[in-house]
Amino acid sequence: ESGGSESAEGSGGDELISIGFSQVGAESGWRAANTQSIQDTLTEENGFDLSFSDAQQKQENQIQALRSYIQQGVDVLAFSPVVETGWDAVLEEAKSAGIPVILTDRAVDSEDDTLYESFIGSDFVLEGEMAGEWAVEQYDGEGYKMVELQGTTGSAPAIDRKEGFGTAISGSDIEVIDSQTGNFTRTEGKQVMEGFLQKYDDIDLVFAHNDDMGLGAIEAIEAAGMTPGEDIKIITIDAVKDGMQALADGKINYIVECNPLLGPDLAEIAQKVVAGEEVEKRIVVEDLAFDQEAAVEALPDRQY
Ligand code: GYE
Repeated sequence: ESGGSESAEGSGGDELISIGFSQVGAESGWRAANTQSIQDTLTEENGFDLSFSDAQQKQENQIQALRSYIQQGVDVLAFSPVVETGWDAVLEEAKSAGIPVILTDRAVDSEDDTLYESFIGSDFVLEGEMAGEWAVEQYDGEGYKMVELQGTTGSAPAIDRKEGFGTAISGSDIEVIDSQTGNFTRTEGKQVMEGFLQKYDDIDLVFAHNDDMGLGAIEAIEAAGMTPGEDIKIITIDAVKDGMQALADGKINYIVECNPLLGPDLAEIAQKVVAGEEVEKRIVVEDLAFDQEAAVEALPDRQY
């Protein structure tokens, strides 16, 4: 076996597992918590030599990072693919080099599931459904007009959350009057919401694919002289601290959780893969959901 660790310090014993991780970016509170979980878990103490890079939400940067890790001959590659398509070539390269790949958080849409060992992350369709079901429970029959703030175009969570929510509200009288991407960021969420507020004067409900865009929408709604959570209801996904605070404050109405703490699962799967053990192809992370009351209760103990 070749190992990849070149640190010359007399590490008297076990060899570290070298792992190259290509992160999507730093677009949201969720992403910050996810990065921290990975960096806190894949430490030398735990037997890892982690190389980490931030792709700034650009697929070409991710591909470049993966190629350079392949060249370095890391033991394991891991990444959270910014979009679903376009990974086959680089995954084939990893396979030819004999380097196992673990997907975290977001899926690739490749037909060939031998291109990766395992995919760890939430069920985004289910998250969208949970959000949509609550919307129907609360608001069906009121003729609500809804706008949607979509995540990054072509990303698994944007595609799946849109689909799940759409399915859940399909039998109701909630009408989606517009839907645009806010790229999972607060700034773009705010900009897109400003545009919606200029275009429509009858918005009742916002579904934002993450908390950050919902928080941006809150700023836009307040700037337009309305009260978020009352004049315009808001449903989001993630349940990071800032989102939960806004929910507890009554500015958001409902949040479906998406757990970003994937470091421990990634560490375990990476160890197994390197040891040649069988791993599960799909590890689904369980998510909760919170209304305003539940947020007040949960907030003090939130880890992220
Ligand atoms: O919901 C959003 C982040 O891929 C699940 O990406 C993740 C999403 C998360 O930017 O806040």
